[in-house]
Amino acid sequence: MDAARIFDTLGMDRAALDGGDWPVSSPIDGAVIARLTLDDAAAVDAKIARSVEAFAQWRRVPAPRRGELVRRFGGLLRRHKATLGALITLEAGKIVAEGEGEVQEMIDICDFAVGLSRQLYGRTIASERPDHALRETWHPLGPVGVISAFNFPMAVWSWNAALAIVCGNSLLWKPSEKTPLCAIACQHLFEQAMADFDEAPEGLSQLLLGGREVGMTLADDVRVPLISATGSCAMGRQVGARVAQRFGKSILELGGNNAIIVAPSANLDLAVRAIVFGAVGTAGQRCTSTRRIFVHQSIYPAVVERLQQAYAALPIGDPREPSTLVGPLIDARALTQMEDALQAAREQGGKVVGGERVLADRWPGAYYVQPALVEGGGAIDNSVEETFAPVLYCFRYDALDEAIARHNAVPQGLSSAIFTTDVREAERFLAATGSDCGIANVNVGTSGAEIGGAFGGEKATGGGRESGSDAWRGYMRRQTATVNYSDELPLAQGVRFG
Ligand code: UN1
Repeated sequence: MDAARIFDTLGMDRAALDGGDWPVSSPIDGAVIARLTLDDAAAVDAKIARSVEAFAQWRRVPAPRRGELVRRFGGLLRRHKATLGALITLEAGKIVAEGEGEVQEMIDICDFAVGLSRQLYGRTIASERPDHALRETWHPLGPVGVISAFNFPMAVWSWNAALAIVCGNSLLWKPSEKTPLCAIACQHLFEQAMADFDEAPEGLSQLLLGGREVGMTLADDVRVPLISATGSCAMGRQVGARVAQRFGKSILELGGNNAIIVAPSANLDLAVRAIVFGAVGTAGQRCTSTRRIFVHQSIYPAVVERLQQAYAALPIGDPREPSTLVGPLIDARALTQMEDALQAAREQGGKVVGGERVLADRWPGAYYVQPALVEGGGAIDNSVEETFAPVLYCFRYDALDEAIARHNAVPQGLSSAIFTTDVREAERFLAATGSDCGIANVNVGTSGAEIGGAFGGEKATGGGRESGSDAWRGYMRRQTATVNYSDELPLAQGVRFG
């Protein structure tokens, strides 16, 4: 399906695809699929002001009613799952199964948020003073700025949006300039959900289309109390510092450098499948992609041989074909970064299998690659950087403690996994002295997390948590209230004053 057909199917005006000077291209073949108009500084300022007004109304709507709006939005996502998936495929290059899987994550978080809208629980706390009540209430926060990346062009926004909306906030979304059509489609469906929902104020959710400067404007604006940003560590370092400068809150979901440890007792069928999905799924462009493996030396040759066989048989090509497993990289820059990483590995004595550009004759303007395996040499030196491409560094280990130490010896701390059938090894990996990541799995790969858990990581990954569990608290302000229902004024800590 082309962009015009997708817009038609979603009930959108296809004229919106043309008229601007910002070209949007598909990574499938490099063709320009839209020309959009971006927001200038005045438009951004006006949208932030409107968001403040929308928030003032929305926070008064009871949370279960706010949940009802998210329920309606989730219904539209269900109805249009295949079309939205096709748009993700067209604009981000994901294979069909992963495009639709991304929409399923959105549906799941909507369901979660609807339930949550009746469970924004605070605590009551025992007061030390007689006839006093002490409690904690969670209140809406304000306009929430969401900055998202190309690789999950819809779902990352939805994790933030579904929670932020039931928490009583308004939304400002600055999507990646590489995937604005996905954002426009989501915005359209959200507005449809709002259309016959009287309590929803105009401007409750707004899009800010633009480049880096728009994100930085959001980061600097004191009217936006929370910025949730997903992207590179370099981006997060800037956004986080600027938000902190004005005492705003931020949720940072930055780079990963995720590894899998394969222990001697592992079920190798499971391990190899998980490694391949983690390393080459989404062409290695997930923040949870598997970038390193540590394999016990007793099984290292067998595992690497099986990986090489699996890699040699990977169907690479048009992501719209149902048989394709590896689609294109997002753009030429991604290819250059992959080539640079592989060149650095070779210079350090590493052995590289794969990594070549493929299908360039058929699509000179698109960037498909044979996923790469890197073995040996000084590969460890350059594997500390996240390269957003299908490059897997393979290491061997002798002792589990050593593997865990090397596993943790990178700046990032997002996702991690161990494959083992030995409960002692599994527990050591999950212990306080084990993996230092926000996500640690046993016999489950590094990518493809469910929405029910809190999602995010430590260290240079930014420390933020999105999605399930109690991540919603990041989207609200906590108020501690002490109520005195006595006729005395006892002071805390037994202080006497006058
Ligand atoms: C991302 O790449 O930014 O766990 C998010 C996963 C997906 C989310 C990835 N549920 O791989």
